[in-house]
Formats: sequence, C-alpha cells, structure tokens
Amino acid sequence: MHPSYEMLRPGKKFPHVWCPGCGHGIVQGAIIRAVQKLGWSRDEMVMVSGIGCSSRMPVYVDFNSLHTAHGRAIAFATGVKLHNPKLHVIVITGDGDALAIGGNHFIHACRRNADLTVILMNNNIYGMTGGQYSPTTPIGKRASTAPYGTAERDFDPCALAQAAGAAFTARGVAYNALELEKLIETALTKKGFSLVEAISPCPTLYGRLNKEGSAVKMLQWQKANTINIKAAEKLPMDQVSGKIVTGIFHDVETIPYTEIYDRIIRKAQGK
Ligand SMILES: Cc1ncc(C[n+]2csc(CCOP(=O)(O)OP(=O)(O)O)c2C)c(N)n1
Ligand code: SF4
Repeated sequence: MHPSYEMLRPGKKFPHVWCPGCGHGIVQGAIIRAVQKLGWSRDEMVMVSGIGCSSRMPVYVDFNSLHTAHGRAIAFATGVKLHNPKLHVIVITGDGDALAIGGNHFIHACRRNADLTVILMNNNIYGMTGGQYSPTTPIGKRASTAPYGTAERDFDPCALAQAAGAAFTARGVAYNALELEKLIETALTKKGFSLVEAISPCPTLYGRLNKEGSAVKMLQWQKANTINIKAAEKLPMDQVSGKIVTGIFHDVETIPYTEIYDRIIRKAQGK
C-alpha cells in the first residue's frame, strides 16, 4: 500500500471532485509526504480550509479538519492556534479564497504573524464556481467574467505576504512536486506566518478559456517556464521575466503572535 494512503479517508469521501489533470491532487500528495517526513501524528495537527476546489482537501485528508466558510479559513485557523498553540495548524486555500473574499484576513494574519502555515493553491482562477477571474489572473488572460481578457493587474501573493509581515514565503509548482514538498516541509517547521504558494494548473477552466491545451501540456509549460530563485539571481532580468520563479523568498526568525499573546495573558494574570 502507498504510504500516503494512511493519511486519506478512503472509505468515506472518495471519489474526489477534482477533474483529471487538476494540480490540486499533486499539491495534496506533497503536503502528505512533508507531514510524513516530519513524523507528525494526526493529533498534533489541524487542517483548515475555506471553500473552493482547493479547499476540498480537508475532506479527503484524514487530519483533524475544519472546512469553513469561503474566505474565512485564516480567521478560523487563528482561533484554533490561539486556543491550543501546541497544534500545527495548516490552512488550505485558493487564490480567490485567500486574496479576494479573504484578502483582509490574509494580510492581517501576516501583520500579526499568526503562527500558521498557509498553502495557497494558485490556479489563477475561481475553479469551483465556473472560472471567474481572481486577484491572480494575469492581466489580459481570459476568464468567464472576462471573455476579452482581464483589465486588472494581478497580485504576487508572496510579495504581498512579505510586505504585510509574514515570517516565511515560498513558491513551488505542481510539476516539480519534490521541490514543493521540501518547501512545505520547511514552512511547516517555521515559527510565525509561513506561506507556500503552490502553482496548480486548472486545465478545465483556466486552461480551456486560455487555450493552453491539455493538462499534460500545461505541466510541460510549467516545466519549461519555471526557474529556481538561485538560478534566476545569476541571470539578467530579461531572461527571468515571464517565468515562474520558485524557491524561498523570505525567511526570518520572529516571535509569533501566540507567544506575544501568551505573555500578555500572563501579565494580565499577574504571573
Ligand atoms: C460568501 C460566499 N461567496 C461566494 C461563494 C462562492 N464560491 C465558492 S468557491 C468560490 C471561488 C473559489 O476559488 P478559489 O479560492 O480560487 O479556489 P479554486 O476553486 O480555484 O481551487 C466562490 C466564489 C461562497 N461559497 N460563499
Ligand atoms: S475546475 Fe479546475 S481547479 Fe476545480 S477541480 Fe477542475 S481542474 Fe481543478
């Protein structure tokens, strides 16, 4: 039996809703392997999500889990962590969930340095509700709500999180599941707010609307257009622009929100 199988809910929640070729399953596999490498038991962790194709993950993974309202995963997760700071709290979210309806929760959790690991599955579109454009749809790309191309510029989630105060930011892609797994493993061990942006292809909506070809073609495109930050730093700007840069962008030692909050509680209690 595949070792990842023990961390799934096989008898209950399968078959899953993800389309053939969706990147979300690859990201799920990377998360499970990272947790297994760290040797954590299910009881030490909680997985919290909002709503979206990506946010279905806690239904399939046999972790303590909360499937919450759209955009609200980070708020619920902050509450879980404050209640029991010993738990490792993993947030699963999509680009729409985290950066549109949940945008305020996202930036303020970074500002507070809430001790969470957020895995933001970025497919540049709203998958679950039919392909509306999201805050990460690149300008000019098509969506069901932008049939002639979007007029808005897109967010860089890692730059946004760093500017707002996150302790750790990194980006990986579905085609390079091994790098993604390592980035997730590192993020999970960080104190404070850690973000891993996982670029996850949506062949059914983003791919079709933008004529990107099959799921395999989309992964081949990722392979040809991704560069690790260490290699990118040695190249002139024009050779990097237009490519997906992966790796760790920001990694600092910080005092997380839970520790500061605990000190305040002790002070208030006269301890
Ligand atoms: C309050 C509220 N508004 C809107 C919705 C509809 N809704 C559900 S999922 C979703 C978008 C999900 O997109 P994303 O977070 O990018 O995840 P993906 O499905 O692409 O993985 C929306 C708008 C909802 N469930 N609740
Ligand atoms: S609609 Fe897109 S994001 Fe949703 S399951 Fe299908 S391929 Fe994945």
